[in-house]
Amino acid sequence: MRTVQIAVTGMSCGGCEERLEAALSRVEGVRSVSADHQGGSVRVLFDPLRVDETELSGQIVACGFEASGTAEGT
Ligand SMILES: [Cu+2]
Repeated sequence: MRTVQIAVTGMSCGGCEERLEAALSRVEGVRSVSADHQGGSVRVLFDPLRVDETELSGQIVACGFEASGTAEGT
């Protein structure tokens, strides 16, 4: 399992957080998701053998937000 923090632009309220969390949770290999619209980021715990950051970023963009970078989480 691996955790990343992805910078997300465009979330403006708790509804955005929920929408993004729901979308990422549906991705195969994602274990848990926590979005923060105030901090402008989402933290994702996932199985690196089944999904990667590129796919996660693609999902974020598909939700209408912008994914602008990832950092290794703890
Ligand atoms: Cu919103």
